[in-house]
Amino acid sequence: MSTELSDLERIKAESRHLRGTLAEGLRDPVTNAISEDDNKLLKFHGSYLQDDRDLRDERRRQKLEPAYAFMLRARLPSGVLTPAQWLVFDRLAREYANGTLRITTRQTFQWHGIIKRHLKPTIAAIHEALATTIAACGDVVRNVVSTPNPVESEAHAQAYQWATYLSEELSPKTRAYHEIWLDGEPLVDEPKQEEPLYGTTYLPRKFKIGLAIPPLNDIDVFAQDLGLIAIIEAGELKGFNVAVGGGMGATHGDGSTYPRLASVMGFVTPDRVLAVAEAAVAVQRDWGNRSERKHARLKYTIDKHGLAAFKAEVEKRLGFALSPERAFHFDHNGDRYGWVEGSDGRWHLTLQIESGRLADVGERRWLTGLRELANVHQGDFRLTCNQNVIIANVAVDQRAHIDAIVAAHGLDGYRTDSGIRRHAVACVALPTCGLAMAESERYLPAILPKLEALLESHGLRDAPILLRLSGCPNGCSRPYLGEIALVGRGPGRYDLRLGADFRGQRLNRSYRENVDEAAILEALAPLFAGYAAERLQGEYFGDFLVRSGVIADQAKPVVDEVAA
Ligand code: SRM
Ligand code: SF4
Repeated sequence: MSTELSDLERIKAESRHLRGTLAEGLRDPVTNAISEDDNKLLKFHGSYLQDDRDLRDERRRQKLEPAYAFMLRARLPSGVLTPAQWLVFDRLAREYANGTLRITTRQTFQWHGIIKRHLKPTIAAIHEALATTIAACGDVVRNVVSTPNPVESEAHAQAYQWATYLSEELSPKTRAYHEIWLDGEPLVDEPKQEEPLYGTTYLPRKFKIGLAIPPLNDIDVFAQDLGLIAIIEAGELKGFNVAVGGGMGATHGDGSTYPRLASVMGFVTPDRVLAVAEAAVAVQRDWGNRSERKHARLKYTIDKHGLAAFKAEVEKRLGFALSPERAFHFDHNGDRYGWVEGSDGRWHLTLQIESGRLADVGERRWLTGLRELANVHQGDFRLTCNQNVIIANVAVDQRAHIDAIVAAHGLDGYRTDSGIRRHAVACVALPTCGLAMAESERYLPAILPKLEALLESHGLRDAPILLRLSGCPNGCSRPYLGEIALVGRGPGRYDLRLGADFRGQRLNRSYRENVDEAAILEALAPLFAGYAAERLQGEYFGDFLVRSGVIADQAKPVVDEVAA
């Protein structure tokens, strides 16, 4: 195995804390692209250079440069934003991007199709709206996600504040972002302490943190590098169970890469949670694989050294031991649609958005509808890790007005949509994602009606079934946690995976490899028939598949209920 450092390590080390030649490259009028090295650094600033893959062949034939444009991702801790921010983001989508806003599976926004000269004004406008894009991508701690309806109780609000605090504390401290995007003055003295946590080479790979508040696992806490499970007793936030080493990404045909659920390694009180997160990040910084990026995530570090050794190292650096994990229980990892009342009498409306894509298409005018809502809404918005939106903190006398706007723009599908549609998540894939092997977001509207028809024929229209589509095995829709998942292999071909649970605590397994739509439907038909005829009261589809032996349950168990 090579121990030579990957090229990205050189790029980071030479970048002077993420500056590289980005400023110059952005000014270069000869090309719509930037250099390879700068593109790698750009990720740390929240953006990727992409090209429109629908146009790739045609442009090659015409001997033209690919249709380059940038994807930009905001860093929105816990997915919370104000109506004023919404209006800015919406304007940027129409003025500088492709006229759509995309809610991601990590509860933030992406803009696609921004041309080079518009990147800087877009980032500057996001900054003016008091948001940022720093560290939305790159080898750093990403946007910290958390259960997005944290105003249900005082303890929920506190948990949300911890998530936001972690996100801020763990974000990079380099001034490069200000210098490049906001015309901040370069620091005269090249800083020695610009990145106290990250140093000059940052982390070996991305690092994701998420905080879940049981019984909702709506962020998929076991898919995080560092998952925090809030322990609330008698309405009081006692602390967090700490789970490490979750991750989804894999490579077809390479058994040394795999999805893994995070392992719970202890409990920590809130006042120590930042220290624990910093220590876990620091151990991964020092122990993670910097030669082979495929093996650089924390999950591989932990599997290489063992959970006990990793935990011991974290505790050594902390100078104290973690307490034993506390009991917890998750009900499900989906969203709760419709209106929910918070403990303070404010109301929250969750709308279901297909693939999180806010666009005006036919009768469903998501972009316009949400803009209208942002114009009148006095609370805030919360994006969810299932790519949905919550109109949060609504006074009771505002509900009817909000409902009217929702209905007028055709956004009330959540009331009548089938169970599988309400629980479907699809990653972006084509045409913007450079790694996509098959369609995902654009395939969902085609496959859903066929699955619905099949389910309906067995009286299962309302059965809540988690469907996850990804255009490749990187797993951006967290497909390995889908009761049914399609993972792209090639144009029109997918691996069909089955049997995850409804709580994000059991991975699914491969059922058919490299199959087309006809084979997918053919494989599912008898399983739906069996489920309709033989399921137990309240039994979910994935659990049924495991109980009936269709899928062997070899997934690593995740500690669920520990004796209190
Ligand atoms: Fe992802 C890379 C989109 C959540 C695992 N992901 C990409 C890129 C940037 C492609 C690239 O590297 O060139 C995709 C951009 C597509 C586009 O055109 O917009 C992309 N990932 C997304 C989003 C937008 C999917 C979505 O439909 O919502 C999600 C953005 C989240 C955010 O706001 O930060 C997104 N990606 C995820 C998740 C889910 C999660 O974190 O909960 C995962 C699985 C969890 C994990 O990280 O293990 C995920 N994305 C990956 C990987 C595989 C990483 C690995 O360890 O192997 C890649 C590829 C890579 O990093 O090399 C990737
Ligand atoms: Fe792209 Fe693959 Fe992620 Fe889908 S899963 S967005 S195809 S990298």
